Amino acid sequence: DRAPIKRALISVSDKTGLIEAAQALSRMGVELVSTGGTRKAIADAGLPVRDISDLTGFPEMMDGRVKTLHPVVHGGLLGVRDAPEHRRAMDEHGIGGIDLVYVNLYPFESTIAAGADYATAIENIDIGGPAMIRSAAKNHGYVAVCTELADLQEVLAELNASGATSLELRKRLAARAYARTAAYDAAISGWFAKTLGEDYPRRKAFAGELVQTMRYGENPHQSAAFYRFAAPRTGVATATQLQGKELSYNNINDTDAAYELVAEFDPKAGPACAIIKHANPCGVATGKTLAEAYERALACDPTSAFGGIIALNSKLDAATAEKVLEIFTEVVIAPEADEAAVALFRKKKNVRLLVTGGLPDPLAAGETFRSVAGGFLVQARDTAHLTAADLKVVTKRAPTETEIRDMLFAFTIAKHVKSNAIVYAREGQTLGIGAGQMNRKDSARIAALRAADFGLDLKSSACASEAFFPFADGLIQAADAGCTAVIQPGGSVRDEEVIQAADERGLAMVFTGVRVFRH
Ligand code: 93A
Repeated sequence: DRAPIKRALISVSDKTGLIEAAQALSRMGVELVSTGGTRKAIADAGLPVRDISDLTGFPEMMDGRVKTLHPVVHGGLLGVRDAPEHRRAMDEHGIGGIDLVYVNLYPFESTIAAGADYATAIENIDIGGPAMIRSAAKNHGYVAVCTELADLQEVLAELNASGATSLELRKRLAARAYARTAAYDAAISGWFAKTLGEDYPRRKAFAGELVQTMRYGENPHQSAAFYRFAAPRTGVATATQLQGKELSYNNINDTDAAYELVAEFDPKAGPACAIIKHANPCGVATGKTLAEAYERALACDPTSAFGGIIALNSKLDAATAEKVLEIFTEVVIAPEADEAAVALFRKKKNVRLLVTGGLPDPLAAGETFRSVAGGFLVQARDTAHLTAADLKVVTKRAPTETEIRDMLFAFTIAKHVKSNAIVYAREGQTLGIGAGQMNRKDSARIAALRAADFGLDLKSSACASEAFFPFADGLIQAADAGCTAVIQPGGSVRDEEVIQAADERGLAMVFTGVRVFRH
């Protein structure tokens, strides 16, 4: 099961650590064969290396599109060394075995992430590299395949110890190799879908680049990792962490929820802040200043905000930083942070501070995922975004301008609250949020209870429900709590009953025609 290495084929775009690795192989008497740029780099370091063209008898051609796609290369990788017929073919055609492959691919992922044009992206699709990786991985019975420097270092360690590689290592390398080519192809397929404007994920492969492996997942007995797509949308996956401990699984999940929510509020319309606890908002507000937006968000539920996640839609300043640091917070995320704010945060080293350079685009196409036993569900992300023109008044009384603004604000937040969601709001501030109940009436009741707990008056507030009221009871609950305007999708068989209950209480109610479940 142990395979010695006589000849290695090295063809790498990322040449980091290449020379040291080539030196180590050379010292062990391994013959090195390489493609143009790689060969030059190795030769320039004074090491013996053969050009792949020596083996194939062909020059690299067509802008390098064809350099290793040749039977001498693939026969050398795929030939089963102890199969007589394979041996005979190798001898007859002068095909020498290749025992080690070290290939990293044209940087397609980073090329598209940098916003390259169409032609550049296409030219960065590696064909020969994945072909060699796949050939070598299939023939792992004899060949060791490395797609990262760390893989090669493992091979070198075994060679140093025993002069050969173990089958066990070669199998592990093969598994990694196919993961790499699968991720590469998924990145290409995803890029194509994006350029075609196909936001609905039918027949699409998904793969991400590993960002971080975590000590644990949602609970300490679960393992976990964080992956990022090849051309990621702005958000938690693209954030730079300025300080604080490593992000945990729950931190990332909650930070995402917080940032996606606050990004619904265009900073051009003014500062906004969302505080999230366990993926649900416990306070959201706008303000004349960012500090005021934070204070108003906090006022909604200061108890739950403890140990929460804070997302801001504009540059974190010192005044806001000072307020935020008064209570314990896990994560703060913002597009930017000014120097004075960063300096204040330095005094509370454990608080994680993230910046992203820009806000997530709430209207951007993309997918959301959820696991089910044995598989996963994919759907287009919820880009529903309503304006006053989308609202249909269904009650005798029409809402006032102020009520319309409050209703739209409340409904935008309801979209980010786990169903069943009820949100009371007034003047750009949430007053009570009822989340994740199994019936709507309970959500309405809990939202009102919270408001009462924190001394917030629901008089003249707007109430948003992310899905229709199936019965009048939830609406009556909300009216009794003091709200005067209700926004909901409509569409229940009992709509008439619900409208009548609203009319009897002098409420203004609008239908959105759009449901924003979040389960
Ligand atoms: O254009 S390719 O798809 N055609 C090939 O035959 C081929 N062989 C190796 N790209 C090919 N490669 C890639 O070239 C490797 O995967 C590697 O990323 C790169 C190394 O080129 P150089 O040695 O010239 O820097």
